[in-house]
Amino acid sequence: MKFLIACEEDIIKGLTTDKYFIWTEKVLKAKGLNPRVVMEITTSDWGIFAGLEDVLNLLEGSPVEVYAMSEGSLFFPHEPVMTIVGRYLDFSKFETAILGFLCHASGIAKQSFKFKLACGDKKLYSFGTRRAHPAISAMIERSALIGGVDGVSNFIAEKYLGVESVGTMPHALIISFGDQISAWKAFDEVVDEKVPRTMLVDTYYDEKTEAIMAVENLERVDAVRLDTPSSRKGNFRKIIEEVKWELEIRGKEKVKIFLSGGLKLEDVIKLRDVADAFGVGTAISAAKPVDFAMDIVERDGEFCAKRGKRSGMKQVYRDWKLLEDEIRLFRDKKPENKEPMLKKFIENGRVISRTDMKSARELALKQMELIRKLGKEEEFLTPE
Ligand code: PCP
Repeated sequence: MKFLIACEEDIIKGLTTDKYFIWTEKVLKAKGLNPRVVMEITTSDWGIFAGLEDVLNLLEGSPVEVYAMSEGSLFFPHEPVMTIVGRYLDFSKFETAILGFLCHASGIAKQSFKFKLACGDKKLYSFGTRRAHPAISAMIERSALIGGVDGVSNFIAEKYLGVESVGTMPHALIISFGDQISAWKAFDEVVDEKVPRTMLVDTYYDEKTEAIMAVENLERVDAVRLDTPSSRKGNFRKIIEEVKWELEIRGKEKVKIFLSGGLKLEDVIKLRDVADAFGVGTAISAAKPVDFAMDIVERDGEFCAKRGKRSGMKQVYRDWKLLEDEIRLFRDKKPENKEPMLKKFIENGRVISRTDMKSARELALKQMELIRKLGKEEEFLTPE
């Protein structure tokens, strides 16, 4: 094994579990206990649900029923996003992996959602797989796309997600040529015409100087990328305004402004009116995971729950006009004009429904539009 990663087989065998589940399995087996349970996955925060596809692949073939929200669903505090029904020992060893899939993917999807909500009609790209383990690059890009980014930089997305990856140019290209103009010209000559000519303008000189150099030496400049290092940022907004001024007075007002480098949500909010696109790395790829927990809420047909949790199998009903939810017991009557958010995905080990990245993303974006329409942006743009 060259890299320290658990392989698919390890995960499917339940080896990526916490040790206490191994003790639990041993104890329950020794005492002949294997209750039929309803377990639900909840958190005390809102988020965008992602990672379901991996959980379905993990639980496929186990004699359980799985109900879940569709990927891309906006969920609110204390709502079950997934419910598993079955004999406890048939899935107890998977709790760690199930939560890991969901917490990580949903954390990235939520963060992308917040950034895209903040961007408005400006473009947002995921640039951050370099800050995470390469084994999970496709998961990061998939979750970012579900959350609403307009494009992703990691090339592996083309193999596993069926989307074309995007990118500009690294400082290494400029430095390899020794000067910016030769590097920009070579890029323009060699790279496919359909790729936007986004020239990196912060390598050696001031952004304004390099932006002028770019538009004066190249026929085609679609955008300039300011990846200004934090040691030089000063008042970033003023730098951008200066660049825009110099471009405008040269008749190059159509050249777009692409920002990147350590951007946080607050930066996007502050700079969205002077920028056209944002490349966000660490803030998305290393987003805080959603802290989902998985708890027993029914045992052998009886209500039960630990302190802090509500017992009973539940359904979440959405009022799509107000983007508000109501939680009821699963067995209770469905309220009028509301959509049940939890759907059945696994029936006795058989996957009966799947979600795909495209529809998950469409669902997330539909909710984002609704948030805007209802004027609720502020509720969702809290700094992490
Ligand atoms: C990378 C790229 C983006 C950065 C990462 C996004 O910068 O240019 O701006 O990630 P962040 O939001 O976490 O900063 P560098 O690693 O400086 O690479 P390069 O000079 O090759 O562009």
